Amino acid sequence: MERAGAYYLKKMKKAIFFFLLLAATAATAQNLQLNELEYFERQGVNILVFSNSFNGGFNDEKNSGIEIIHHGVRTVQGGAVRLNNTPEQWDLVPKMTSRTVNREDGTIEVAMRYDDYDFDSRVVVKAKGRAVEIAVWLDKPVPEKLAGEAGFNLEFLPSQYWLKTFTMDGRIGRLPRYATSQTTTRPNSEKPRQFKGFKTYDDRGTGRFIDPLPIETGHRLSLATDDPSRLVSISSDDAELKLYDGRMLAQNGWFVVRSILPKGKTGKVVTWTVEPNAIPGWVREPNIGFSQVGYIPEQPKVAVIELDKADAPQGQARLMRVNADGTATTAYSGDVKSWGPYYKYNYVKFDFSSVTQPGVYYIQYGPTRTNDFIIDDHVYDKITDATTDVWVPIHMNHMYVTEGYRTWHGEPFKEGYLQAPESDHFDLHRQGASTDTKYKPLELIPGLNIGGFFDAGDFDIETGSNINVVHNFIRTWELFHPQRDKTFVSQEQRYVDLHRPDGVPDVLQFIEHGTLNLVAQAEQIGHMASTLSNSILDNYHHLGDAASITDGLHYDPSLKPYEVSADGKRSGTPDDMWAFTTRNPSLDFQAATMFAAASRALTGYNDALAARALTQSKRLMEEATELMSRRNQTANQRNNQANNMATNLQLYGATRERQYLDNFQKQIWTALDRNVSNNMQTALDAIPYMDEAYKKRLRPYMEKYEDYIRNFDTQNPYGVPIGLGNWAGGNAVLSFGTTVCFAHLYFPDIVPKDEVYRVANWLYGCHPYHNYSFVAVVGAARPKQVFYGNNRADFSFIPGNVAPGLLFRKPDHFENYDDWPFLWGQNEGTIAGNTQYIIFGSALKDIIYKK
Ligand SMILES: [Ca+2]
Ligand SMILES: [Ca+2]
Ligand SMILES: [Ca+2]
Repeated sequence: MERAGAYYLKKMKKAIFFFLLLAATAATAQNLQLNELEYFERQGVNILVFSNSFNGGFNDEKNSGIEIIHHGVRTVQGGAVRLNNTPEQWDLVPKMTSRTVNREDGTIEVAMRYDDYDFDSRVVVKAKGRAVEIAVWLDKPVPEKLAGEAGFNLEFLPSQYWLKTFTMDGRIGRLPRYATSQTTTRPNSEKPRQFKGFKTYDDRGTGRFIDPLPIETGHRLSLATDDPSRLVSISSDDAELKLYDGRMLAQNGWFVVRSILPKGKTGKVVTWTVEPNAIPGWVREPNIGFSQVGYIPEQPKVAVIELDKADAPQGQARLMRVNADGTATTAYSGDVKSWGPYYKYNYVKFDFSSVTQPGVYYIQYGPTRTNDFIIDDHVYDKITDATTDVWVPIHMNHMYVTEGYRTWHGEPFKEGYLQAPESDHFDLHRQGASTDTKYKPLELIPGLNIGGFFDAGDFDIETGSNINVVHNFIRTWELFHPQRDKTFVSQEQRYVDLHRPDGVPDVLQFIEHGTLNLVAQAEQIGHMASTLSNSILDNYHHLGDAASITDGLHYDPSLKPYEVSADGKRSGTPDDMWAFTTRNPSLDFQAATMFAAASRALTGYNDALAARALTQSKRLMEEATELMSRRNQTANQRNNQANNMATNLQLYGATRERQYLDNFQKQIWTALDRNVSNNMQTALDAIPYMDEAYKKRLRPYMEKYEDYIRNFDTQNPYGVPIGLGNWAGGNAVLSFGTTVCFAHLYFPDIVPKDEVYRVANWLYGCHPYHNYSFVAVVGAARPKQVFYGNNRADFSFIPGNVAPGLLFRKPDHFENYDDWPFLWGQNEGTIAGNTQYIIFGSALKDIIYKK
């Protein structure tokens, strides 16, 4: 009965998909339609109109406006009225004031506004056959100040368009691989204002800014005439089209097509017809998700196959074993099972868990075959090595870092840090009116240029993140005792050499390095700085050697810019970094907790630093407690304090004072009653300090947590929490994975071992969009190739980095570019996230190798 039913079901599915396939073939000949999700669609082409607006935290994130997803890849974005030929990240972006979908007319209309210039405009997009008409409307003429500057722009992804041919009014050209087109300079007074009045450029005293000149101009433009999957034609009768290379000003710039809005006119002022080509009969290639690191023999092995909705699933797939002589034989052949639709694609699964023989394999699914991967007991051996041996030491600030023949960076910020003056700053930083220190604005705060870790793809020391980093290393040290020593660290020489053992476990040296900066903050400032960061925006987007961000000379305002004093120690260039010192007692409290733990970890290795950390811990804890009770607490702060179970636990771990454990006990059960998944990690962290009764009381919550884990199997095909935020959910996945590992360690009868592979699979390749490992990792057959590290301008990576992963673009698109590193929300790794990965990887290895 069961069999007959399954057979019938399979037949039905085949029939349905055959029908879908026919429908899809017909659709390719169809026109663009405004679909239910409010974008224009035909098979192979999605045109989104402000499904994503310019509202991210970091201005122009190259993720907004009119966007085109062309044969599965988001290759066009930024369609909007803009004020620059080639807008940079920190140029002004329009605020979307309304978005109207008019189904009767088949139009989407967006109103946008520049508050800085009291300038409003509207864009109306309408399907016309296989093209869309994009029209810009003005109710009032362009403001005088923006005449000749405001225009309609559309941006094309360089990595998908470079080296492709184009035509403009019949003239042929090729889009350049590297930025080499023409520029001019103009007086700074003509430059539209940038973010909060900051400047992204250093004019070297010329008073002029660089303005790119067009590569081509005309009325009929076809881009990628040699590539049907990327071919887009744009024409305009009423406006001149100009083609620019945005990389002339910024490495993360895109190719820009632009028409200047006419002066003094109202009504429909610019009209474009844009036709993205659709390849007849195109169906997206299946994306076969599997672990690029491979599998250990006993673990579940399930490939998740992502299919175009117009694709008919194969009935079966095969696991092929690669033999020593280079031939391949079928190791297993089995049914492909349907999971169903998730956002824009359809998902099926192929389970080959029954194959346990060590070897080299690949998956054959219809005509699609994967790259090979390994099944073996040792595939996870090296998953954290690149992160601990390479990524982390490269992010050590205030040190010269070298590896073999290569210098990663010289010693940065030798001139130290100045007291930040009041500033509503970039990178979400802020300095209040009072410095809360004994220093005057722009006075040197001595002793801060020591220790600490670069935040991420940028070079600031985020104090909160650095506190987390030290905590993460202490946890790693205390839980797993890693003796690994691959790095030479000399604080005396301010020198780090990769792959040179020096007799000291690296994790201890990382704890020391993080503590050195944080203790210096507490000692010199009196409390914790929120951040040590760039003073000028032009330094913030630095790509290159960290040591060359500043000139290494003390800023002396009595000298002229670029002038150096006779003794060679001071300069008139205001490039020194700033310390943002507005006092935040809860940050001090976090630091105090960390200092207590660091003091214990460092005792016996660096006793002097351990003693300094303990002194600051006691002082800050006392002062912070008093400040917090004295200050009028906001609801948020009260909430934070009520929620400080984790802090109490850390305090107990650090001091072994019973009161903290009692405080923790008072709160944990209510917290678990309120929300099991959010509080389980903290509950698990307490187990080493607790008795059997605690564990027993935790059991029913753990049963609920296991339900929570399994529930992900019905939420999405990948069985992990998938984030839909403007920064991909890598950290949430990692912390889920870490909690699952500890849940299994303490409650193996409730949370079986099979669960711990969920996050590993996701990280190492079993996820949407592509099947590359998100970790630039030793051991994976196909790790991602590009990351948003500080070497991103080289389209490269720093080994061991963990990408945030799948960035969701509304309404239904997941993406992770592997040819374009510059979108931080999908490709940046952070110091806190990557040290969390070390805990996850260590826990996973601990489980796997525990016999
Ligand atoms: Ca930062
Ligand atoms: Ca070492
Ligand atoms: Ca300087």
